[in-house]
Amino acid sequence: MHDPRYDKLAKVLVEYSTRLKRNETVLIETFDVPDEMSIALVRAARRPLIVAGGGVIYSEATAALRALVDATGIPVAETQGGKGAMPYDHPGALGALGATGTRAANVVAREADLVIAVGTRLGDFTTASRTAFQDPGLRLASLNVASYDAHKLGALALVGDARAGLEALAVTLAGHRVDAAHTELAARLNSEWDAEVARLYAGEAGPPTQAQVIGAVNDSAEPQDVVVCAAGSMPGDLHKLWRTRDPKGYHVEYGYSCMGYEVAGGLGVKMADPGREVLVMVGDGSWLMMSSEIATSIQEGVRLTVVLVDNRGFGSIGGLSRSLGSEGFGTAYNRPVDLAANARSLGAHGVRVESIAALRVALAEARAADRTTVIVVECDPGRGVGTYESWWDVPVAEVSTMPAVAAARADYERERARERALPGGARG
Ligand SMILES: Cc1ncc(C[n+]2csc(CCOP(=O)(O)OP(=O)(O)O)c2C)c(N)n1
Ligand SMILES: [Mg+2]
Repeated sequence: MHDPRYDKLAKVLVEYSTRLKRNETVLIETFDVPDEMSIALVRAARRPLIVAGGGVIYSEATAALRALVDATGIPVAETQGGKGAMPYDHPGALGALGATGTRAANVVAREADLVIAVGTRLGDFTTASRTAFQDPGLRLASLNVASYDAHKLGALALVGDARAGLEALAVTLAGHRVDAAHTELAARLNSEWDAEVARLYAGEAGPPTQAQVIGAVNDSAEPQDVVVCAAGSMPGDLHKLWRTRDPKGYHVEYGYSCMGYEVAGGLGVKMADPGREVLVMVGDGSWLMMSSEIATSIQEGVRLTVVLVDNRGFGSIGGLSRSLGSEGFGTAYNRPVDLAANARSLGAHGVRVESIAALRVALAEARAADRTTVIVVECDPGRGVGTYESWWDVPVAEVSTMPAVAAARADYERERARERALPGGARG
C-alpha cells in the first residue's frame, strides 16, 4: 500500500526546505529511510540528474539505465569510470561530469535539485571539488553496492547492485516523466556539446592539436573498438571529447591515473577481448616511464595500435603549474627523443606523422598490420582543450615571493568559497 504521506513529505522537502545562509548548518540524520521515500523524492524533483559511474558498466546496467532514461526523461552525466554508460548521441546524454566535464553536464549539475548517483564513489573530479552541485535545496541519492560509497557526502543511501536498483526504480517510477522543459534542455545541450566536439575535432590551421588527434582516432574507430588511456592531459580530453558508442568502448584508468598503465593496460584489454581493436593513447611522458610491454605484445602476438602524443614533456603538469603561478617548472623535455625509433627497437612498427591526414592513413595501416604499431604525432602543448564551467581544488602556496603565485592564491581563495557541504557532509 502506498503511503501518501511520503509524497507530502517529499514535496515539503523539495519545495519549502529552509534556505541556509553561509555558515549555518542543519544536520538531518536519517536511518533506515524506506525506499518509498526515495521514490517520492524522485517524483517531486523538477531538475533531476543521474550520475552514471563505473558501477553501471561493471554490473551491466546500461540497458536498464537507458530504459529508465527513455521512460522518465531524466538526463545522465558520466564519470570517467561510467563513460560509455550512454551512447554519446542519445538526447539525454550530457557526457562527462565535473572537473573534466562538458558544458552540458556541468550546467545541468549546477542547477540540479536531485542527483541520483549510480555506481560512483563521487570522487573529487566528479564533484569538481564539491562545486559541481550548487542548488541550495539539492537532494542526493546514491545507489552503490558498497555501503561506504552509498553513504558518502550525506547521500540518501541505496545500498545495492546498480542494475537491480535501476530496474526497481523503473518499476516504481512507472508513468512518471520529468518536466518536458528539463528533457528539452538536456537535448539542446547535448547537440550544442556535439557541435563543440565537432569544432575541436576539425581544429585550425597549424600543427595538430590533441583534440584533432582524438577526432582522427575516433573517426577511424568502429563502435566496439576500445580506447585505452590513463594519465596526462589525454584522459580529461577523452572524457570530454571521445564519442562513445559501446559501453565497453572506453577504458581510462583515472582512479589512480597511473602513468605507464597505457600500453600494459591495452595489452590486458586486448587479451580479455581479442575480437576488439584496441587503441592505446599515450603521452610522451607516460611512454618514457613505461612502454616495455610493447616487447610482450610482439612476443605474444597481441596486436595493438598505439597513438603516442609527443608534446615534449609533461604538458598537463606544466599547464597546471603555470595556472598556479609556478611557471611550469621542471615539466619540459629539452632534448628531442626519437620515439618512433624507440618503438621500432622493441619490435613494433614505429612511424612518425606530421599531419592529421597522415595520421588517418597510419591508423588504417595499423589496423591491417600483422603486429603492434606505434604512431608518434607531435602536438602543440599550448593549444589544449580547456575546461567548461568546472574547477579543481589544487592548493596554492600561501606565502611566495613570486607575484604570479600570490595572484593565483587570491583566485584560489575566491573559488574555494564555492565549495559546499553536500546534503549531510562537511566540507574538506
Ligand atoms: C606514476 C605516476 N607518476 C606521476 C604522475 C603525475 N603526473 C600526471 S600526468 C604527468 C605527466 C604526463 O606526461 P605525458 O604522458 O607526456 O602527458 P601530457 O601531460 O603531456 O599530456 C605526471 C607526471 C602520475 N599520474 N603517475
Ligand atoms: Mg607529454
